[in-house]
Amino acid sequence: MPVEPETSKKAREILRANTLHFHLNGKTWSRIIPSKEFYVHQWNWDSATHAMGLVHIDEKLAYEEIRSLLSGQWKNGLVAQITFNPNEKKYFPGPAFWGTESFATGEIITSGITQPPLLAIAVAYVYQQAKNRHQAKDFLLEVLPKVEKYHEYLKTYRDPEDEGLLTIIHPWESGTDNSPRFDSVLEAISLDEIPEEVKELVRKYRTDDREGNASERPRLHDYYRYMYLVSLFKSWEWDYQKIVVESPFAIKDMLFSSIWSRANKSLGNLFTELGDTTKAHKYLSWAEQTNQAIQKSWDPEKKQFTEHNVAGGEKTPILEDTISTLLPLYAGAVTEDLLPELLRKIKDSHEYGAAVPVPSTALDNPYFDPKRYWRGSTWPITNLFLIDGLSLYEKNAAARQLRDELLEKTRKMIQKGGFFEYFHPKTGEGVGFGSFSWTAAIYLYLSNKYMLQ
Ligand code: 2M8
Repeated sequence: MPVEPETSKKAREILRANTLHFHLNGKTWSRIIPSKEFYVHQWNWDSATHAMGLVHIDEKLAYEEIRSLLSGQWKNGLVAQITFNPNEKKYFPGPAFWGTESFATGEIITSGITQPPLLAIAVAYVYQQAKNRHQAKDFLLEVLPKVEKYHEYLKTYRDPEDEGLLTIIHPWESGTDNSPRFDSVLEAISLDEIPEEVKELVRKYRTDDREGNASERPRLHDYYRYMYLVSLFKSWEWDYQKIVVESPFAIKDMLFSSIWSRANKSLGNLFTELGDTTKAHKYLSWAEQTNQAIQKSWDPEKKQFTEHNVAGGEKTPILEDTISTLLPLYAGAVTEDLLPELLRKIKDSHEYGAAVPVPSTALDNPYFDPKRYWRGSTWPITNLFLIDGLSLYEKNAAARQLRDELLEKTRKMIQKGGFFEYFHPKTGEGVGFGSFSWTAAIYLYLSNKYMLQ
């Protein structure tokens, strides 16, 4: 048997150490938490990456991770950002702050928002990679109806205009919490209009700035607004028809929509394989609709895909240059004529061509900050999207070469920097919380998918 490389072995150990077991609703669930240092519940898109790594070391654990992620799915189809573990106090905002008890599945309580819909992509990948085909098919047939229900939820409540781009109603839904692309939208929520009790709650209960390094976390006024939005949605009893229209934060997000497109493609392809041409057509046409909408959002002057603030029924362009504008690559929505410009941006040392690429905000963006969370640091998950995105263009030699470079640099970043939450784009220093599950899982995923040792 070949010897397992040291970093892969460590990755496997981290995933094992971060696996918790719970007895809920009469069953034992196993769930991987992102990090024991702070993120002690189950997160939606983190879990999708966990499953994509786990399938290479233990197929059954990959199935369990997805099952657990779906265990708290709401009746309306929402698969939440967080599925809470009982008795965990370290993370704020825990279950007590969401007012979602009446949406719980028995004992399984979740938050009330979602995250980028990586789920279908993970399900398809796990299904394709699993060696025990019989079990893989059973797993697929078990989870597909739930994944479809989630996609119905997203289509109904996040694309009521039926235009292909999805609306996120909270920065946490983007997974890139304090990205500068949200600044102008959040600043329009005046701090004066936020009730004092919401601010008080943040000051009293916030834990991330104590468990982690405050100078690397979102700022106090960000948290006031994050919790103000939660308190509004809670007071509207999580009525999504109302939320999507009335939320003061509503963005047609490029990162979220690009993942949505690729997820529909994955779902469509699965149904093609299962011989259900009607469903295959449905999801493939949703993917196509999104890609066309992405293409229409290209700003020829700024040479950038443009996102829109749609709060209050307005449609205002957001022109911040962040990694979200590169994600159309992951959707396969970049036409041949635009591809060279995106490749140039990723390589340009003034834009995204950092020593340790790819920074979450362009280096020349005035708001670039290499350590403050999603304002400039390099993250394994967004590198995964760019690597898998560039793979769709691998017939183009420059795209293929860039993909290979990013792959090598991402693996080196983790080998050298350790299994941190994220990395300094100029020095490669590991930042945020340590022994981080998605860093471990993404390392395994990339190494196995691209057959690297
Ligand atoms: C971060 O987000 C959470 C809120 O969801 C937080 O800061 O409290 C983000 O990096 C997000 O993308 C990630 O899923 C989560 C857990 O790793 O942490």
